Amino acid sequence: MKPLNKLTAEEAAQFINDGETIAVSGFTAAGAPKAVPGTIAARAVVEHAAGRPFKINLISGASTGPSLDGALARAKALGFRTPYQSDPDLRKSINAGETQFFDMHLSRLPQDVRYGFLGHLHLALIEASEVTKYGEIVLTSSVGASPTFARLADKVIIELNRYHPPILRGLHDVYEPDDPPQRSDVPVFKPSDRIGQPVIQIDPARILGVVETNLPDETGVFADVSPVTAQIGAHVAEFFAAEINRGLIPKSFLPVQSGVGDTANAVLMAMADHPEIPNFQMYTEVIQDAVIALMRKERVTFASGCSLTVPAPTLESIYADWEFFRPRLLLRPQEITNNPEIIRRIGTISINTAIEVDLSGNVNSTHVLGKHMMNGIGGSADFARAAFLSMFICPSTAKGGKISTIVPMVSHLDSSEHSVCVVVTEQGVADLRGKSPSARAKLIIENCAHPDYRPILRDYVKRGGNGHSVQSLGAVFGMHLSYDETGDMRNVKWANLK
Ligand code: 0RQ
Repeated sequence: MKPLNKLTAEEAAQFINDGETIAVSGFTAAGAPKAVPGTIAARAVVEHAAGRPFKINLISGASTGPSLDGALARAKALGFRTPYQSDPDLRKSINAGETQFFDMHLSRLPQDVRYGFLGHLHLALIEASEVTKYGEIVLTSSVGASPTFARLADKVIIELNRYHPPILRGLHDVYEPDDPPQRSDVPVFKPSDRIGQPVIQIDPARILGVVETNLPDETGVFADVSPVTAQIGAHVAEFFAAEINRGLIPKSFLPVQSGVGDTANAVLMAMADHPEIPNFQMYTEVIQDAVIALMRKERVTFASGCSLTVPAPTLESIYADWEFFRPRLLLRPQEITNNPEIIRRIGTISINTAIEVDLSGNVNSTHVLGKHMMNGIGGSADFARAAFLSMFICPSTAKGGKISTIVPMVSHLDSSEHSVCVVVTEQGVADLRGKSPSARAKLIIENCAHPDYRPILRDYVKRGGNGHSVQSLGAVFGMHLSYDETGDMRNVKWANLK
């Protein structure tokens, strides 16, 4: 068996041509390649200066870091992007129409690639902590869709990142379901079940070469808990404690999924502080800071996820305490972490963040004022639709109170009222289970809307008249239009609208 070819990042970039589809490892900034993308961006700049086109199509597990999405967007090198992003420069490029972005459920990405729905993969660029001449690849801080990318792309380039120690072998559970009509059950019955292999195995002849690096993940640090996020957390924890006391959630609790961001972090902290919530496990997508902090306190006893999205000092502390963390952590491909079959079977409680929620309980997770892409739907709807109980959380206002996150009708729909059980803001909790549209509207206004907006929303409902829904078609976007025209949703004048 021949040793694998060594490449510089610049040499690796020469294998990538205009119009090709490149698939990269990583899920969030965790495990995304960090050396080769910059050289692709530099190449794009040179090509553009010479008057030649150079844009690639980029597929990843989820978002990536600034040296990947950011660098390529700034170099105007991204023609197409899927399935998720969170980089400010890429966001600008998408909202300017320069990059075509396809927002999709993250659980579907690997199978959609296998089914050919996203076209042909020319190259997979995979970050590894180990690669052998036999074609065994040990991943780093995430799994994402790398097993599918590495297996299906014409060629593979490895970024061998020495920052991650060799102890990582055994952390990952690499498993790809068969495609229909052969697919059988995916045999995960509890978060800690292992069903696959610790490595991705490919034909080493398909590996073009190995680029050596020593670079930490580009994961940011979360903001401290604010009064608003603390209040949301307190309401969520109280709600779950009451559900246990009513016998609606088992006393042993159920596995938890929590979304990304500061609010999700604050909620986990509040749940762990509540004396009536028992120690719990996570069956989640992104394992972020709070999970690690709660593991140290033995409040979270196990976490199955797709990525370890934690700042570098936290990751280093995990590696330093590997004997403690190794039996408590497991990383899987996104089509398994986010698999609706498993989420429904094990009774996952899902907690995700909304941009806006409407009076029926529909949720917009992606588009600001109906037009501007924020990040993408991510895994939120994979979990919300299949969960034992799905909750959406958000502050009741944005932009200093000028925007209400509770609106008559969402300006873009990601999770429908049929997938949303409970809505929580810092104002309180609206339990929508088993409620008619008019009862839902009342609960959402009185329990979740900011006091400044309650009279405005009550007036809106009064206009609705008869019908099953409370909506008034000529006025549904009145608050959004008011923000567009006056910079404040509170200036809406319902009487001026039909
Ligand atoms: O903007 O940063 O300019 O101040 O949106 O809002 O309140 O800080 O909340 O960081 O938790 O993000 C839904 C975007 C929330 C995220 C979303 C503005 C607000 C602020 C951020 P600034 P917050 P968070 C699994 C789960 C979809 C994917 C998902 C998300 C910024 O949670 O992308 O759930 N979710 N994945 O001011 C105008 C509104 C607004 C608004 C908020 N109504 N109008 N601006 N903002 N509401 C993980 C994965 O899938 C990987």
